[in-house]
Amino acid sequence: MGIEELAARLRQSRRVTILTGAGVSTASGVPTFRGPGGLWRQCRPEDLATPAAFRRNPHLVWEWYAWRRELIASCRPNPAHDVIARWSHELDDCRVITQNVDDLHVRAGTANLIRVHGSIWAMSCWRACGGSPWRDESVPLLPFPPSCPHCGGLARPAVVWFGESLDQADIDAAIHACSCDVFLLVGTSSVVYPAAGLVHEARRRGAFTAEINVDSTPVSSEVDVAIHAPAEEVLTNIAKRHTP
Ligand code: BJW
Ligand code: ZN
Repeated sequence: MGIEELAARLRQSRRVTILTGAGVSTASGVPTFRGPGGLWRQCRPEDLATPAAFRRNPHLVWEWYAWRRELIASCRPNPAHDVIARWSHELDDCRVITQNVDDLHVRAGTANLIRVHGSIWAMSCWRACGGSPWRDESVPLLPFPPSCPHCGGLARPAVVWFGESLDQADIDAAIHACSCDVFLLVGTSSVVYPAAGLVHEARRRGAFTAEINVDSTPVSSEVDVAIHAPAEEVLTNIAKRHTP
């Protein structure tokens, strides 16, 4: 029932914005942060993805990122990434905002992509020496932990940790994308702000809002349609009915 309604809405809409989270990459084999399998060595993401955790134990935090880089390197985009990439090219005005750092949307060829939490394949200087961030796709990481090519100090993953500000240009682009006809949440627990606030902004601006998630989330009761099933199945199903 929800799928029919969402498919019909998408057919009628010109401006579509899709916000994705870790669940869009589950079928690729990338673990989510929360829920089953979301823990790494008994650590919660809130204990590892912070500047304080890195200051306390950079080795431990880098080990977590090295493990994830190795895992993600062997993963490929799944049908959910593929459908989203196709829509990003075929729909009149389609924006994709992702909280994921795995770059699987990039590898699927997504257009108009806004990566609000950075990329696991980029690094920056922990000391902020002034050198630009750089891309590093090496697996395994050698030397370990990696160092800054500009000053020789400790490098850090160029991702956004708790308590850190998102890039202002990304926030502006994401807020701009809230002016749309359909705002679709895919595979996000909708608990991490400011990304979790975007659906409310889209709703305020008159968008039809929908969620695709295997579980219910804090916004399930607030969106117009909540579909509780795997994103890769739902999106493939909608794509079959949807000819832009
Ligand atoms: C499937 C599926 C399938 C599975 N199909 N579905 C307002 C209110 C309260 C708190 C705050 C607030 N504003 C700011 C805060 C503080 C904080 C915050 O939000 N805290 C909350 C946890 C309470 N936010 C921040 O600190 C942010 N910065 C900020 O606001 O700056 C301004 C500021 C500065 C200083 C002080 C105050 C304000 C930064 C947030 C950065 C988050 N970073 C991380 C790590 C990125 C790097 C890395 O990857 O290592 O981003 S944390 C982690 O959570 C990661 C994710 O992008 C993010 C969201 O997680 P996501 O994607 O939703 O994944 P899961 O695992 O939670 O959910 C997966 C979902 O998929 C589940 O629901 C499953 O059911 C589903 N699923 N398989 C469909 N096949
Ligand atoms: Zn440096």
